[in-house]
Amino acid sequence: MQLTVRGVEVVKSCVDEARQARLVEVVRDVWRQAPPYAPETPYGKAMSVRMTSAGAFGWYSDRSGYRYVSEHPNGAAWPGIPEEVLEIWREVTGLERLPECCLVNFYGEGARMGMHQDKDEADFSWPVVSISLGDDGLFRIGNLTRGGKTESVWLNSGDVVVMGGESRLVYHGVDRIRYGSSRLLENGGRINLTLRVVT
Ligand code: MD3
Ligand code: FE
Repeated sequence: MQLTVRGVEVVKSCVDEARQARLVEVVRDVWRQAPPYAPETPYGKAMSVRMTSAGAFGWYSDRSGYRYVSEHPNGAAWPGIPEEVLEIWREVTGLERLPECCLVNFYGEGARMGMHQDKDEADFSWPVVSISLGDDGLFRIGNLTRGGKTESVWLNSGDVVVMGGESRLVYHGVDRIRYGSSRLLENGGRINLTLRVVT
């Protein structure tokens, strides 16, 4: 099933349960090689979402600002983007070009992400793809400038979101998760994989 909210394509139940379980395994492998951390915002506040990355570039934030970096804060190269994740990118975009960053977000109980634009990439003509795993997340979609009316949609485990064209630069965020709503992750929480072409 597919719906479009302000140009953002939401493919409900895109990933079946067997594949979701496989994706959780590959995420655990990424976490072993690149442990999740709570990035610090440029304002000096720790984010409630724990993050890490796979790919040539990882998304990073600290008091110097938001940027892509080639190494985990521990100095190691980021692990490669798992093939299972790249397959979903190919399926939903049909592109030859592959993403260079797979941001792995983990939302524990009470975690949220404020409204923002994804604009640290060089070329906004490439789409952004997001894969939701685990607990439901209330995703809010706004406008090309901050403020104004917004629309919200619950993202459930296995849903895939594609932001391309006009929607690529819309403000968006995650207001809250329904902690414990899914049984995919033993200890609850929500994983979101965000795939982006960076250069
Ligand atoms: C880009 N993550 O990491 S999915 C992010 O669920 C982020 O963890 C959220 O926003 C999450 O930057 C949302 C990715 C997403 C969703 C909608 C978008 C990226 C988008 C709409 C326009 C541009
Ligand atoms: Fe974002």
